[in-house]
Amino acid sequence: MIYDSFTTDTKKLALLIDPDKYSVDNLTLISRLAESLQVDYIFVGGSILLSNIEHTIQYIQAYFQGPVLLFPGHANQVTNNADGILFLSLISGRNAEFLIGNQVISAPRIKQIGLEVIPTGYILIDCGCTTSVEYMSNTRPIPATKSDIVIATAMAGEMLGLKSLYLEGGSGAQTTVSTEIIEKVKKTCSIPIIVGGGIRTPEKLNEIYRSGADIAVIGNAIEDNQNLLQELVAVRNSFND
Ligand code: 1GP
Repeated sequence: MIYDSFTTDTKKLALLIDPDKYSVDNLTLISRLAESLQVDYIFVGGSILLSNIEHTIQYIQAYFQGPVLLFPGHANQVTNNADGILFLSLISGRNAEFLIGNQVISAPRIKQIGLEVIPTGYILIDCGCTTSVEYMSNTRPIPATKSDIVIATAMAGEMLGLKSLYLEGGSGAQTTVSTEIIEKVKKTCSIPIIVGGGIRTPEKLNEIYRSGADIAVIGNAIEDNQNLLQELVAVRNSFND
């Protein structure tokens, strides 16, 4: 089970691939690199998705042997060649379509395919700009200063039986989720914590891990500069030595 690796006492690094942002050549390069550096997971998903997600996963799997997990922006992003799915409920929002609607639409297909499901409470926190997820989901992020609301949301997610929490600043966020918020969620909840959005430097990644994130997700920064991946992996490794 992929989920078992979520619960280990080590820090994990996930690379987020938005199929629309990578050419086939770039996919090959990044998948090879991710394999050679032993990136823990590749998450695949996006807000719009013009590209064929199944083909994207095929290209990744030609070189990357680790788990490829769907990180769907919508119910139509479920494919049968992934290794599992982050089954997200946008619990910071109050839009029923993203709390339960898309899940109802996609559940029968996920069951039919037999994908491993990782039920994940997706918590969007304001990080300085209007992000695609905020706009596309038509939900408001929790203000960064309202850590008590973030904690209560995380607690509710855990009490509902969700198996991980994704603290999300949004792709391309100007600032990351604060260390204060990550620390407080870590103290309050015992399920694995994924943190993503706006992580662009080794120093920031180090801070995110130190605050208690189990899995850090990097998207934009690697789209812009694949060479950064090696430095980010080195930070992860420094926690696991
Ligand atoms: C977005 O958390 C991910 O859902 C990654 O964000 O693209 O800003 O790294 P970035």
